[in-house]
Amino acid sequence: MAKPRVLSGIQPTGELHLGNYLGAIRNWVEIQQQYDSFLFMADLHAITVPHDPTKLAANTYQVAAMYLACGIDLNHATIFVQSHIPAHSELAWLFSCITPLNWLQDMVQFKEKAVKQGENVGTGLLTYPVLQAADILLYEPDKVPVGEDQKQHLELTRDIAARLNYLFGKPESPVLKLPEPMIRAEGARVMSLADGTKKMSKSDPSDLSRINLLDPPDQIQYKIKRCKTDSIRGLTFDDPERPECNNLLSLYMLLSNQTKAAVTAECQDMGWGQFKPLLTDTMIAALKPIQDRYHEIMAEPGYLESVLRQGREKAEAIANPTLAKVKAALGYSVPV
Ligand code: AQP
Repeated sequence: MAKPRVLSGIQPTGELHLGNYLGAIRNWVEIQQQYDSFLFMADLHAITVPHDPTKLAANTYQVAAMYLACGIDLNHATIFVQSHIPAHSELAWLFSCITPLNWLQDMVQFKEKAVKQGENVGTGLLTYPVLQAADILLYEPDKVPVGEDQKQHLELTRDIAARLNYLFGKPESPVLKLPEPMIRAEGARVMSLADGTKKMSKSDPSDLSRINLLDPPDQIQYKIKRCKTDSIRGLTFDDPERPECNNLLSLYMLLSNQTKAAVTAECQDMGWGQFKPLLTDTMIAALKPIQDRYHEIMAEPGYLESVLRQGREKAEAIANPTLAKVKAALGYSVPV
């Protein structure tokens, strides 16, 4: 029997960090044996915010190499570049014509990011969730692993599919399959090293706010030494008054693969002077094999190119028939 399919992606908007790893890639690795995984680099989404064209292609390759370095196994997963598959853009256009404008204006992420961009906000930022719906629905996945922040966009994806099925399908033979969200009970939300209430992010102007997966040991040591803490002795999880403490303890727990109870017992009487070197060493040790593997992959560009070529072929074999199905339902002629 075919394995159920999952689909997920990351935007190549900069260096990947611990948030991307613990919140996304590591989970993909954990579930990959049970699913047929389609993992892509969302380079079309990457230009919804101002971007540097001289870096886009290199960043896209680096994210692909990082997926592999973190343990994505090509026996279970297909890795591809979003812009290599024209069906994504084409389906997004078709969807945008059946998506009411007010559905998009209600998206929380649009409202938040639009404020940051002021008057220069691009149309792409508003229509981004329509492209995301196309990304997902093209592959007819059973499940879509998403963080809490993306739940609203997945609901929109389901709404767009349901609307298209209602307008152009028959109840007994829907055009598109509705995917289910896969939200982990205990989601890792990694917070900024400079502010425990803000998410760690590639676009934060301060590099000291995040640990990049490729940071060398001395950089990690420096960033942990400088990161925000508090002056309370003893370390505890889940104290709303101590968001930085919760974040750093959670990082230690996740990177040392221990339970919360074990970390609580180990760290409850520690001060920062004792805990920070422990966290630093754990982080360096956890990232070393990923970094070594990454550099091996990047030293062999032919290999990565062949992975992405095969990925494109496998992805297109699924995406193109879905697009054809939607176009037929909308009444388009087939080119002769
Ligand atoms: N801090 C985080 N904690 C947990 N998960 C996170 N993810 C990102 N940051 C954290 C997860 O990584 C995946 C891909 O994210 P993305 O690059 O497509 O977009 P993002 O969520 O907007 O990531 P960034 O780093 O914050 O990028 P910028 O700054 O470019 O917007 C998603 O699964 C996300 O949940």
